[in-house]
Amino acid sequence: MQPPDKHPKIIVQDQQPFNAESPLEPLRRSFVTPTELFYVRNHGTIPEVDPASYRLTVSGMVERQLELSLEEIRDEFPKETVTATVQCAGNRRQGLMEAQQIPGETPWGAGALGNARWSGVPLREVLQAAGVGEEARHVAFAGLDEIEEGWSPNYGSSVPLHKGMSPEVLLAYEMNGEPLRSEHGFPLRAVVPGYIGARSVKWLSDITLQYVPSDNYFQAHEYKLFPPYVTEETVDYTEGFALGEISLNAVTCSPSDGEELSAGPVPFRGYAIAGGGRTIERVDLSTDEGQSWIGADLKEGEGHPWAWRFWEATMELDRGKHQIVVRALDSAADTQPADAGGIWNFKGYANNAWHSVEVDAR
Ligand SMILES: Nc1nc2c(c(=O)[nH]1)N[C@H]1C(S)=C(S)[C@@H](COP(=O)(O)O)O[C@H]1N2
Ligand SMILES: [Mo]
Repeated sequence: MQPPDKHPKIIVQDQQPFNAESPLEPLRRSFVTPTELFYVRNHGTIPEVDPASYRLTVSGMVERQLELSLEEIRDEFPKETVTATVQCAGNRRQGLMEAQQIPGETPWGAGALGNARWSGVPLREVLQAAGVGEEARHVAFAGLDEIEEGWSPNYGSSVPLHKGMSPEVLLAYEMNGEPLRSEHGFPLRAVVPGYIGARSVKWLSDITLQYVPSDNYFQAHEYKLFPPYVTEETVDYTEGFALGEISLNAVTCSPSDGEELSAGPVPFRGYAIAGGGRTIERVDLSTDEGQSWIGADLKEGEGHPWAWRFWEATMELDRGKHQIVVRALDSAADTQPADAGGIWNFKGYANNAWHSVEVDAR
């Protein structure tokens, strides 16, 4: 059963823990994703938190430990709003699974992301109120959900202190102008724009300043990237690197893969996203597997450094089947790998190979 306030067309991947992704065509209709369409990624329970007794603690390498009620967080700190896209590191895992099997992981399509208007207090305001210790290098977050997988009783992660002190990182209590809904972390969550969704801890209860990254299972074990020659059998979890900034990506949302349509001019629409605050500079499409390319028009998203960019291109299609691939280029002149085989990794993260749809023009 999906939470009652989700869209009837949301694609449920698992019931318990509840995991669901957005259907692509509705997702592409609105630059700010309606909350009912916004994907949900949970590793454990959805806790019911009583806002009256809720407290956020800030401890570790700080000058003074804080224990803040929701009221204090709302009333005693500035409120900022950031339009930011949150994307799961497992977005497009399905494409990696087609290259080589990945047992036991959720087969996400390309809808495990969404763009929302997040409001709350900048994390750095709270860290400054606590006084950042000289030795501190990482900001660790812990949530209130109960986890069965791994060694940690609850979900947690961390970000480097320099990211935690950046103005776009929020402790958010609102999403799209209303209080966070329970599945999105009510009453308070971290929002770390430009980083994989796993770092945006929901139902946030503890912030710890420390010298080392979090030793929570979801920082130290999960969400690490390993090379294609490492497998479940050979992995040493002390190696690999903990994912931070998301990778450059572009996806066609409509037409959808396998769609039948009329020959002639066909509008293609999709999203593109760059990590770490870099911008999308170009989106290209190809009907001949990358031999030649056509430029798409960049649409909504200009001036929003932490959000995805929408794009659109009209392709002239003759009768018959066509495979259309898309790729983006960012402000670092980085672009995407052609195929998923070379970036396959046994956990199935960060698939940013050229996205393709096949259409049948009649
Ligand atoms: N406490 C907690 N925070 C969490 C998670 C979780 O399972 N528990 N999942 C993380 C992951 S992997 C992602 S991708 C995002 C998803 O955010 P959403 O469900 O609001 O879309 O939340 C992150 N924060
Ligand atoms: Mo995720």
